Amino acid sequence: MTNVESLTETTVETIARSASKIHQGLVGRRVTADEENPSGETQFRADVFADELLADQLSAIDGVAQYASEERSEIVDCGIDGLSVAVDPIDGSSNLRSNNTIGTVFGIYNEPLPAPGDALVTAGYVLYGPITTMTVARGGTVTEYELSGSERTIVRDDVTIPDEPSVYGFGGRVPNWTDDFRKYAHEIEGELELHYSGAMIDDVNQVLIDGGIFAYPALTDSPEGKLRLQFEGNPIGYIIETAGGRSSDGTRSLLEVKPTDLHARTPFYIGNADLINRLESALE
Ligand code: FDP
Repeated sequence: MTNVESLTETTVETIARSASKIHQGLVGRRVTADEENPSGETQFRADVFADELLADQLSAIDGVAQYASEERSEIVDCGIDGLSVAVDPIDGSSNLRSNNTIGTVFGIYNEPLPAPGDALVTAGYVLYGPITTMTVARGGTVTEYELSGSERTIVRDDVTIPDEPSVYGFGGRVPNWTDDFRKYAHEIEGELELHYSGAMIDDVNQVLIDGGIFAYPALTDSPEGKLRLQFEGNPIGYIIETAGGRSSDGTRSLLEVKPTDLHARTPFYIGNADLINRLESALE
């Protein structure tokens, strides 16, 4: 194992252990915190708790140079050389109130942040569903684990998107979709089954399991959509492409987009390659 591989494994292991604490820490924290994150969204107490926990745990690793999160404006500089870790501590926090699925998303980069997707060495997510799972892409393969306390058990090696797609989920309000996207969405509605949970990570996971497409598109009142390149677009693009699918911002892979700002948003489309190719043609 190289130094980078071993440091990456330590980081993944630390996130897996933190996930169990985050899960337990949700109790009593499903209420808003009277604060906004750098994207102007109201934070839940759970968002702040998970961010602080991950900042403490990850910045203490010898070899992690930077920690950044969707929930804080500035990068934490750990004062050493090494890898950079960018996280969305709780994705889908508006699902907290109704006690529906949420997740933690992470990307480990070998460049200072903000960094492009091609600087990722590993990316993954934790899904807090009926049980807690962790999906990690590294070294050209995707692995799914079940997490229980401090145990991490492999349940699927070499996860790939099924060839036959079956589900779709599209975010944003229909009146705010562009005409081209609306036309494409209408076609897809006739071919696949709707799965939309309100948490990007749950919808992406469903696409990874069943095949299909998830989009949070460019909107007429928000041309960059809602999701953030550094914390959501890059890691999910990396996982989906490693699993044999495609990611896109509408014209190219999310991994090819150069970040302009740590919290920059991007139109977000992921899924089976054929469906993303068709989408890009529809948006041309
Ligand atoms: P949330 O605001 O609940 O944290 O990244 C943010 C996100 O959820 C995604 O998980 C989800 O797909 C999207 O926003 C939902 O946005 P809408 O509120 O526009 O449906």
